[in-house]
Amino acid sequence: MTNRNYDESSIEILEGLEAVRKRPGMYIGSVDGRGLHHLVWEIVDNAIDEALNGYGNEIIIELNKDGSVTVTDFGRGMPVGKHKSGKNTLEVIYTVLHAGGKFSSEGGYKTAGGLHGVGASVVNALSEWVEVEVCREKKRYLMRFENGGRKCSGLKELGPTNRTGSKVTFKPDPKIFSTTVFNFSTICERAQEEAFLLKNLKLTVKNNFDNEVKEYVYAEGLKEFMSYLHEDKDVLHETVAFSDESQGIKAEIAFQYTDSYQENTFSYVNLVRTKDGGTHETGFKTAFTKTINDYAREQGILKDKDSNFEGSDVREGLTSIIVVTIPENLLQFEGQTKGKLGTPEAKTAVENVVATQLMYFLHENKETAFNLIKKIQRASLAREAARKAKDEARAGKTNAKKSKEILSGKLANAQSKDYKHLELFLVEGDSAGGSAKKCRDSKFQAILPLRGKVLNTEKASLMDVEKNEELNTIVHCLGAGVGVNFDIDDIHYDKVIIMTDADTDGAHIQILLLTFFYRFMRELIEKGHVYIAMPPLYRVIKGKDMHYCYSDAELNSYREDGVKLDIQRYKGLGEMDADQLWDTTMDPEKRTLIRVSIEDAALCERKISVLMGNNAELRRDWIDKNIDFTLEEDYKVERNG
Ligand code: 28G
Repeated sequence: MTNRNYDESSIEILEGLEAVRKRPGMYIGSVDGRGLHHLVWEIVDNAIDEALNGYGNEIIIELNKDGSVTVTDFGRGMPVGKHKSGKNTLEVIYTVLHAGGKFSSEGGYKTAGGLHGVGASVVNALSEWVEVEVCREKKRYLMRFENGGRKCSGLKELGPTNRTGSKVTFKPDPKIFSTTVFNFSTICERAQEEAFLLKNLKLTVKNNFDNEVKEYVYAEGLKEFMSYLHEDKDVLHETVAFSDESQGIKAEIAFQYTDSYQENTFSYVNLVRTKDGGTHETGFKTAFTKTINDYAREQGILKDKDSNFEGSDVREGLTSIIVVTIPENLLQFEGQTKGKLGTPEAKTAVENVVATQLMYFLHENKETAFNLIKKIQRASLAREAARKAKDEARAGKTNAKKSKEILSGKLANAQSKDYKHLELFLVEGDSAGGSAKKCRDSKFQAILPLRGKVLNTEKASLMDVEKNEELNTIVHCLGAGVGVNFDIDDIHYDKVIIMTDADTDGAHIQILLLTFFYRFMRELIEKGHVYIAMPPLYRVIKGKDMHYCYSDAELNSYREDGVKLDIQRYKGLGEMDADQLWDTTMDPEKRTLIRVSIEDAALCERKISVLMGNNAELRRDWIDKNIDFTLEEDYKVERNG
């Protein structure tokens, strides 16, 4: 290295950065909004690592008016002295692939867990410019890079300072990214999540467009995370939280039961969400069920003749947060999106921690323990009853004839029986339902009009659902059962399309239906069968042309200077005649459908619970503020379904 001349190694570095620019997807996943935000996480991760090593407890993220982002930490400041290559260390961190950021050599834990830990040089490669300011040893330094990581000059000394830390500003390159607009709330959500996971670390997010500032700092960590998730739910006890270490793996656990039927698990490995679970989740579940059963037997609640509670009984209404920290050399991720932990040691480690600490808690809190076990007992009885009902249904006691009866006069069925291509429209109101029945392609499109409001199923039991006419009709239409009996393989439709007016009431119906599907047929959403139809907002006549606009933005882009538009605003589906409805909203060749996906269960879960919970005011506020935003931001729009 040392006898190689400077130009040679510079060329190598530029080739490295060029490789990143040629195949950005390999390093940051994609060049859309998601990839764009990875740049922020990358830099923030480095700042967090420094804080985790014990240097600094505040990080500031700023979205600047010029489209750049600034991250500031109060750590030691990146090293600026000579690296063994002869360049200064800061330059090496920002220009050499895989050279910076992750300082596991200090024996610490990597935050990014190898998921997006690609290094600051990747951010540099994909930026129009980057400025790194370092304060250390009483001096302030600056280095600037332009055009995908080319340094503008050497490290500059800017004068004296008393503080220490690093400040990085970067502007993503619009030649690389399909969008370079950062989303303040996306960044806030991630910052808040990290603040929940890292007690006493303060994360500040500033939007310098309108000076909005959000600060996240939690002294109680997971307990506050739980309160946030359960903000609008009725909980059965105080959050239980404990942490311990086993086999060099740290596990931090929090759990709380609500009065709902929903089970929710949030797990993290080295600060990265593992949405597909893995060994740590398995360890938690195994030990949790076993400990509850052991305790129930020990206390004589379960008798010799009784069989054990099942995991699903034990977890009904349970929200748990499982956070593990694993040394880098043991990290192992699985699955296509690397969202699943594979490390076998994590299972036993979490089992050990949960078995010890949970048993300890149960003994120390007998009253709570007994109440929870009573609830588990009820869940177990209900499960057995449901199983019996299912067996009877299998034996043909609830049959096609009964379904037919329930559906008669309501459902306009499709002629084809080729389920893989059938569509079911759930339509708000009888009049729109009537138009839809008239204009549909009856070969493969079925119409079920919904009368009035749908039952709020946030807290409904399976029995409530079966007693509710509207929902029961939907269940029989889909033909795949409901709740524990739901079997996705039996569904009669490929697409279930919710078609409502584009107003607040319509939005509310959408949310109620989504809540129902989320709670009682979750796989229907997970497997991508649920869609929302997008009726147009305007019919616009410009000269001889007629055009439908689906948003205000589209309407504005259709305007032309000096040309008068004749604009008709559609308030509801009912204002369109059958032909218009077909043309704009139902024709597979022309329509726009939103496919509902559960991208972030934490968020979705909370949104649904705010929407559907007890607090009507929160709900109204939320609908007014968020419904448009939600549809565009959270659901992936797919043209032509
Ligand atoms: C503001 C946005 C992003 C960072 C540090 C601090 C050090 C460091 C960063 O070292 C790896 C380890 C030692 C050579 C370490 C400072 C030790 C002593 C650091 C950041 C390689 C780099 N003094 N702060 N990197 N060294 N903050 N914030 O990136 O051997 S990165």
